Amino acid sequence: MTAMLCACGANAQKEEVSKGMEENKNVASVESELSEADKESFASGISTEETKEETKAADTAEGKEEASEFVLTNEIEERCPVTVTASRGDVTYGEFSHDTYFSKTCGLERGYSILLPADYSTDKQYPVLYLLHGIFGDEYSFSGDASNKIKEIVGNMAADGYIKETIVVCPNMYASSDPDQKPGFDTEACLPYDNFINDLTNDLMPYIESKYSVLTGRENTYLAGFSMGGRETIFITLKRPELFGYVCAISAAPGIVPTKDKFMTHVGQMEESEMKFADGAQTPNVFIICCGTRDSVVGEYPKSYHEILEANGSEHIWYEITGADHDNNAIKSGIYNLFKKIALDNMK
Ligand code: FER
Repeated sequence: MTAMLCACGANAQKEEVSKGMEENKNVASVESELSEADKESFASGISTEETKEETKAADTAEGKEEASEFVLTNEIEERCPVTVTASRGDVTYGEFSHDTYFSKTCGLERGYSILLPADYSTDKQYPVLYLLHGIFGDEYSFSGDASNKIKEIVGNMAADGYIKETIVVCPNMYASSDPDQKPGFDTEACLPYDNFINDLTNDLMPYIESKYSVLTGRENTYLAGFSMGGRETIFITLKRPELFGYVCAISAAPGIVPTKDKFMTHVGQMEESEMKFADGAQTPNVFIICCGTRDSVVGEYPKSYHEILEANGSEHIWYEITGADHDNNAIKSGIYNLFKKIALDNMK
């Protein structure tokens, strides 16, 4: 941990920030200490470049070397195989582009990034993954970070025929009607994230389905998110389980149920007793919740979501990624396992 934090200025600053929080500094002062680099690491994960050495050491010590080969089984794998994230000469990958849509929810034109398959054609129809960023992020958080390997994972698995060519939509999850409102660690500043369910289901999804050549319906509509995006992924899935057949919440942030962590007091989106699928609801075919064992930002919160859902009888898959922090190792793992489950179901 220390090695990683010292390896880069932004992360060293983060160490200071968390020290400050342990000393019970007030939240406003913590937030003002967050640099733009810190905010970026919340949005799309702590850079794994700095963590490589340390993670490798942890992996080796705990016998968790990355598998090099992809084998289609029903097993969850903690690490995405290196062959699945590799940039291959025989595969042409899609590229992210950016566009806007009008959100009735926010009364604003809002941006999104979209990864279309390289040979996207209106002669074909594609499933869609909606992929939600972390706090302080925006629609560029995933598209601007090549080390999450989204393009490669989707491109390689499709090129090898395991999954259909898939469109990935990365929205801006901060659904505020005030263009000047900014996210932060307080209730008011987090409300636009909780409002994203309305923007997604009433504005963005209908827009994507009308503008692009997509396969609709829950079997072809996937939802995944990291951290704050993981929290909203769980929230949206519980509220609208009929819309998404395949779901993965990676390193989900606190605040679905009331709690207090080192960043803020969360009033909660629901009570623990309400954190479940409605009786008789059509639930996702696959609902994964996962987190790194060394997550320095959300800690044990994802595990607590698993425990609450389990106690409330709501079906899901829970697993941990040994040695991963709040980082792209967790993101790659979650996305990979989601597509692996989709690949298996495709064969049925
Ligand atoms: C919190 C802890 C973590 C929180 C949000 C996060 C809103 C999100 C982190 C991320 O998105 O990376 O208490 O409160």
